[in-house]
Amino acid sequence: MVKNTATSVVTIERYIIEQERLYPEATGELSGILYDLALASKMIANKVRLAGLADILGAQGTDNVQGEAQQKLDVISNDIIKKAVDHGGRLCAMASEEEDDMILIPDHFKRGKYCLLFDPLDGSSNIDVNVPVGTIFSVLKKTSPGVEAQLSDLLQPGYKQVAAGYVIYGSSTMLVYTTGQGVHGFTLDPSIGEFLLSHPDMRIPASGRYLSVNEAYEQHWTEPVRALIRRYRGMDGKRAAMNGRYIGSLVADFHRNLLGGGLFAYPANTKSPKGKLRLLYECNPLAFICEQAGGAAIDGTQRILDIQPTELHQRSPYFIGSKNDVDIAVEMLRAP
Ligand code: AHM
Ligand code: MG
Repeated sequence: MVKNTATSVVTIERYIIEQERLYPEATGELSGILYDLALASKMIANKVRLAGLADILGAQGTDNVQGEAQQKLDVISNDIIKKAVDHGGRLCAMASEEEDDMILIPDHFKRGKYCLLFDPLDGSSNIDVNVPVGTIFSVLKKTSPGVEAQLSDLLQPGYKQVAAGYVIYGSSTMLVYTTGQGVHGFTLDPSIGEFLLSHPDMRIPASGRYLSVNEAYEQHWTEPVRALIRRYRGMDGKRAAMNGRYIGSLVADFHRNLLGGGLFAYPANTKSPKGKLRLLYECNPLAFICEQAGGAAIDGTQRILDIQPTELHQRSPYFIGSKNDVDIAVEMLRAP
């Protein structure tokens, strides 16, 4: 008898449908948003892969070989995502790192009950040096009455997220998402153009190996933050030293630490008292994923997902990663 050695191939579409069946009340709208984002990320992956050829095919700010003006990749990615999701009747509003104001769904499309917040291409300054970049997204449910979205629909604390995810455009393209039932990772098979389940039920180790922080800002940190980083580096003898790993591309740094364990920090400093990272479309979605994987995320004094946002592009200090390592930050950054 021939032994069947074929492993089952699970596409992201099949996985999302199977997850949706667990909820008899589900309408399929959230699944639709996730499919659309998977499609958008395949299109962005395609653009990112050709980025190194910009000088040959036409540099940014110049005309390409067809005589069309070239756009920056983060602007292109922003447009790709908006066009992939605006017509499905599932969203009522969006917000993007690339746009100052709330983005409303055009009048000629049906409005839905969800809001999408995203950073279309985080770390895009790294593209010129061939470092991984990423897309980050967060989905919230509209809470205001009526069809028109209000700013308050977007300014909800992170614990209200119904889905969140990121895409890393690295040596392979991966999409990782959660809808609050664990964290699922898919790798793009470019030969068939499908995301395939490669990392089911992702869990972050309880304590980590990697410390990711931009140490060039040390002179601008507060003393408690300096002491905390010294602790992670094993300098006060109270903890084994972690290995320093900082790419400077949030999705790539987070993804490595999710798999290998560790802590990513972007503390407040005297030059940027709120840190750099944006709460709604950088910190919240990764915090939701991290908690779902067994990790934690704080701003230094409180859980990221509990922060009530007041502005679309609000920044927050950020400490995210393995639970035991974040607990050290909770203890050492606690107000005296
Ligand atoms: P961006 O949204 O303008 O791309 O900036 C966000 C990026 C993150 O990917 C990364 O974690 C951080 O900036 C790095 O900042 P720094 O160079 O200050 O360490
Ligand atoms: Mg960003």
